[in-house]
Amino acid sequence: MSKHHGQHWDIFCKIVDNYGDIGICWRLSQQLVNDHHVRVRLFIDDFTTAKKIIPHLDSALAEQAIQGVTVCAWPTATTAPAEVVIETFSCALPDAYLVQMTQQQSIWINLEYLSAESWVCDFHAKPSPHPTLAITKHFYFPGFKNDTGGLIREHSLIARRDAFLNSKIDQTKFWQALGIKNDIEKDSIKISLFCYPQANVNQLLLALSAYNQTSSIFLPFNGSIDTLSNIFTDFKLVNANTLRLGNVTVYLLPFLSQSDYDHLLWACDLNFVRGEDSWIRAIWASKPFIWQPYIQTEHTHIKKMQAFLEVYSCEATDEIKSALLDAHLTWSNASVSDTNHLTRLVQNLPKLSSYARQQADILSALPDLATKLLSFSERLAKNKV
Ligand code: TRH
Repeated sequence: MSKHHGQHWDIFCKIVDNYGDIGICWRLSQQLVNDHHVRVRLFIDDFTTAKKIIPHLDSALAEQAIQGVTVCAWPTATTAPAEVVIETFSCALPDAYLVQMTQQQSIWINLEYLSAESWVCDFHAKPSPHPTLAITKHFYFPGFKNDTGGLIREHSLIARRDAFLNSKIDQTKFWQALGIKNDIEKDSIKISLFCYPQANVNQLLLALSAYNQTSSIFLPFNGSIDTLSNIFTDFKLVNANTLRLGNVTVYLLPFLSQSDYDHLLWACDLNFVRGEDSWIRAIWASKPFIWQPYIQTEHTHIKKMQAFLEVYSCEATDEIKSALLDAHLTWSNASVSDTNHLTRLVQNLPKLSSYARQQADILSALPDLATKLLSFSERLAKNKV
């Protein structure tokens, strides 16, 4: 039995934009419950967006149990703090709650965004005393190196992925459940697409349409089909959810559950992902992927992307290294009009595929974020007495 069995943790999530904040908080909450038997309360400030990731959420209830996690609305009245409190992405804890945490001497950890930049190792686990209260917050940085906080990975994930990849039956069932029966051509390149509006979709479509193999693009999407007409100009509707132009077919999918989104990443030959959580899931999928970082000012996101590729490609041949870098730079910059880079990406898929598998194996041999977070909280608790 885990030594954290029954320990109380509170996780605070403010939804700033999109689904990454809640996506990560929900994943972490569930893993703490399932893999470590911690009792988790998850406080969320925006139930409407959260419902996308937690479909069972009932907006009328201020507190509810969902899959072992107690999900609560952002506290307005006083509530007794847990032994360990995770503030995510510097979301600012409620003042009254913080005062109670101080009285009770709760452990206070701020979970930061993921970055592969080298400064992360220097800031990880550093304390930051509160300016007026007698309590200290500790920064916790996820990362790719041993001296960071690690990457979120449920204990059963890799075995579940491999079972799916080894089972034609499971894969067929997955496609059928999405309403895509047997119409994906056998040797078609399967591509999942989750990106920000600035992505260079045009260059991808040009590269694919000139390629000597058919391709199927899967787009988890929840808007009206009309909004896609700018992107998929000239594509013809085959049916309500399918568009086609030449050898490229686009399948419009609903927004999937987190678990089915994993299945999609596993089932595809190439994944386009974004932000933070889908990026990590693409790594674990062990398939080639292109990551579009969340757009920031002063090209900070491009620096983050380059830092990641330096780490991720460190064992790649020069050919793979440059194929990955050029494709990433083209994808994140819609003003690049050179089809070559994305064509090279597609041509290199077999080599990229073995490299992606190798990197997934190396990274999944490192301890995962939740396990490291628990050891960290334990060290902080020992130092307190
Ligand atoms: O939605 P995002 O763009 O979130 C972003 C990033 O986290 C970014 O770093 C942060 O600053 C910003 O939010 C506030 O991308 P991300 O991180 O990949 O989160 C998407 C979540 O949605 C992830 O948990 C996967 C999930 N998902 C599904 O469950 N079903 C789907 O069909 C798809 C496409 C995604």
